[in-house]
Amino acid sequence: MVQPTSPQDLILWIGTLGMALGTLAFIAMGWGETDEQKQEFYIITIFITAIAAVSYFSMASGYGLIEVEGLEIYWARYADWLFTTPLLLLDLALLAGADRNTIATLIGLDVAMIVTGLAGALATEGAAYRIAWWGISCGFFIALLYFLVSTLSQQAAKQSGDVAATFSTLRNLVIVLWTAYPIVWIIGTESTLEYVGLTTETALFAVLDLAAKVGFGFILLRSRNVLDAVSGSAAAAD
Ligand code: RET
Repeated sequence: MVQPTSPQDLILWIGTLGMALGTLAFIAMGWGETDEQKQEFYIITIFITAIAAVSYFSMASGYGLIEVEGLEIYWARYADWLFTTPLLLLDLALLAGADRNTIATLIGLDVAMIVTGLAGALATEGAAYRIAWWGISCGFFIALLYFLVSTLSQQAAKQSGDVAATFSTLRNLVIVLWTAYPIVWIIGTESTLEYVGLTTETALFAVLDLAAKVGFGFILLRSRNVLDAVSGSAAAAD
């Protein structure tokens, strides 16, 4: 059992606070918004950080942690990512004005990536199988990246200049930050390779999670012009 004062618990409490503050900030930013299309971005983004705050709370308090084959596994990460990564992609897809098939493909690949990653974290058949699951999950991730840079980017290019520019910034942020997750996983404790210990791994995931959720949310929601332009083009298409 992890002691309540362990360094990773402190990091997880900071993560909880960061996600909670991000949630409050996004609620404040969206307060009084009456345009339904714009409300959609606020609702999605508020849920992303709210879910993460709960997940971090569960990990910090020890509930989100189990022992698998002598390894300490934070299962709550995967519960968080299972819901929040599709929501992040939905934000990006709405910004791009993506069609339903593209959205479904992105979310399908994403869910497959997280579920197979979870299988790797829980596998008890030995390190080779854990790493094999990681490889399968990476396969889904590479397909996801392909759709982000091809189909979704082509659809975003049809949007107005401001929207297309914010889309590019967020898409690049996603590509860079999300790519770090499988790297942290494989060099960390889940793979059993353990080039970095649990405390370092917890800190790396916390920084990535805060940037990928709170940082992403601020970039998306800070520009009223961009949200105006998206809701304007959606209204024109109706
Ligand atoms: C795992 C391990 C198996 C291989 C791959 C992974 C990818 C995870 C990703 C997670 C993204 C999380 C985000 C959270 C938001 O805060 C499951 C680590 C490919 C890409 C963006």
